[in-house]
Amino acid sequence: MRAVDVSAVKTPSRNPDSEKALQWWRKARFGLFIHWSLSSIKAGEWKGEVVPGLAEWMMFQKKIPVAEFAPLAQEFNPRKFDAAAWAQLAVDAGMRYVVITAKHHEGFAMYHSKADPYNVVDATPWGRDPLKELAKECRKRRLKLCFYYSQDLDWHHPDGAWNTWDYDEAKKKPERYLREKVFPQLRELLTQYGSIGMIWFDTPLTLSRAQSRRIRKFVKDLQPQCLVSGRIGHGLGDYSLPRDNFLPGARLEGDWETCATMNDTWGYKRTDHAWKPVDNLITTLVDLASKGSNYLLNVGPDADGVVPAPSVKRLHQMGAWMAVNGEAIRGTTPSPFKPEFSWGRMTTKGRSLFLHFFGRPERRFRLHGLKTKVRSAALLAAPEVKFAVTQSVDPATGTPLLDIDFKGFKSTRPVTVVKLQLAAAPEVEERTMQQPDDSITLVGPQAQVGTDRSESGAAAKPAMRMGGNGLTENWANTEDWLEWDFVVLKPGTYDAMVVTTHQHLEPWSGGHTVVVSCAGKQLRRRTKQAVALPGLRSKYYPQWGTPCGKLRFAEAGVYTLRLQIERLNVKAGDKTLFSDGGMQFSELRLAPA
Ligand code: FHN
Repeated sequence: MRAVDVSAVKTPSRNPDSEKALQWWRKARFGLFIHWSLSSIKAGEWKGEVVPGLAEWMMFQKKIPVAEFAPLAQEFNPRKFDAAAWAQLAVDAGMRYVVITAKHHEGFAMYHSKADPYNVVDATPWGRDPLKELAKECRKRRLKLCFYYSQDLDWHHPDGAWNTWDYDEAKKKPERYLREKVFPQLRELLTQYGSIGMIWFDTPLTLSRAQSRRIRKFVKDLQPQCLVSGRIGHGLGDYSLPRDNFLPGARLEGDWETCATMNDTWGYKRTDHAWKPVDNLITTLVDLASKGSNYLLNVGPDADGVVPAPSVKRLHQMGAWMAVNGEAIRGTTPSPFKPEFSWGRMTTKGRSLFLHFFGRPERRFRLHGLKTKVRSAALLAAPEVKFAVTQSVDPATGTPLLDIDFKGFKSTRPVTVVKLQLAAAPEVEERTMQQPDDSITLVGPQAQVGTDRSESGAAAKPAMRMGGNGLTENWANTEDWLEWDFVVLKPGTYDAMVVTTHQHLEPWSGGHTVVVSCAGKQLRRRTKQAVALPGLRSKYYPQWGTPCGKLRFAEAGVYTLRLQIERLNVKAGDKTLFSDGGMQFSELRLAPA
């Protein structure tokens, strides 16, 4: 059975009226996603068989008729549901908002809906409204309550998208679905539960731009300060969402949120034990904050209303880290540098610069490119532990250098934060710098995008673009190129490697011959899945390295590198509903040979 990933969405443009509504959300940085609906009763198994893929997609995967699926409601009786415990769990983890499924694709309203009797109060023996209870508990704890709402896919309503096994596609009237279900239910959600932080729309697969625009307006008319997630479709959200579980490779422009699972599924699945280690979760939180993205981390409670123990344990552990280091996450702005560092990440708050170390730094730590004066450096967890700093300028390249003597450094697992107090907001060298481990990473978002194509003698616009999520989009031509200026501090010979990626459920498209032009040399290679690169990003977006050969930098200084496709290898089937079939370039790495 083909697995389905429907999280791809166009990058929203910035809506001018979003600014004020976004303020709390930008500060929050960390939120709890809750996927809870009828499918949690089946826990990923249907008629004794484990259904592959996402637990909450079981109805679609097995094409379960409404007549068989809907009666599950009569079994829904979550005796252990405790809204206070759920809200407190979010607070304990250091989160500031909660997004819960008010209606997922299976079409069941998890609240008391007058618009449709297929809801948790009218159709179950339990008869309670969990959203009402949660709203009260969130209010008590000053948590922003947000509702997930599947505005397009609905496998229960005859006019909802993607149930083709019960309903004839040709007879569907999407407008009737909007009129009968979506608008009335949105009105209920926005008028019965107090102030709502956001409606987290999802999977805009069949809606027209005009429909998405109407839905957005409907929300804003009822609650002007309620945010609309990026998956409203057609770039009409207040902020952007990359695909599920996507971790960008570099700092992003604008407002982003990555939603992610703790194991591999969103809804409760008894057999999914692929729990990510807590160190991985904390590092991801830091990674995302440093790139300007919120982290919406999911739990899938079971049919009794209990959040799985491994999730609770991890959230408490994250909370313990946040209790000490939350200052370096909440209310911060991203790293002033675009690329990642091999030693860790950075976040900023006014004149404070936080260095997040993923391990113990070198005793004599060096940072290239920070222009602002550093007044002091100390451990965030123990401000009395201060470090000596020296600032100078590299004579060969004019690059500012910061040296920190980490004598007395004490680690906090898995990320230790050092707070630098600066004389002003940080200013940095815009060009890519060589890292303390001598590597140089040229990331897509820092490249200049150009083309050799011309129209009536003038340079044309490149067809390829850097997608908002940091990957190239529509790179299926030989004329467009990426170019970087970067600073080499240590002359020598370097190995060049081109890194491409793809969503793990989709085929990798490659085999294009690329040309790397730099320092008077041209390296040509066919991209391959040659080296599987480990790292945070690789679980759902495998990183494939193609070694391209060696470049020699005879002296320290600024170099320019251009990357272009010389021969394309676009095969039938490379282009799917969710992939443009071109080269999904992520970065080019240079490492001392
Ligand atoms: O299809 C859904 C999926 O079940 C889950 O809700 C995720 C969360 O982002 N969104 C959709 C897929 O992207």
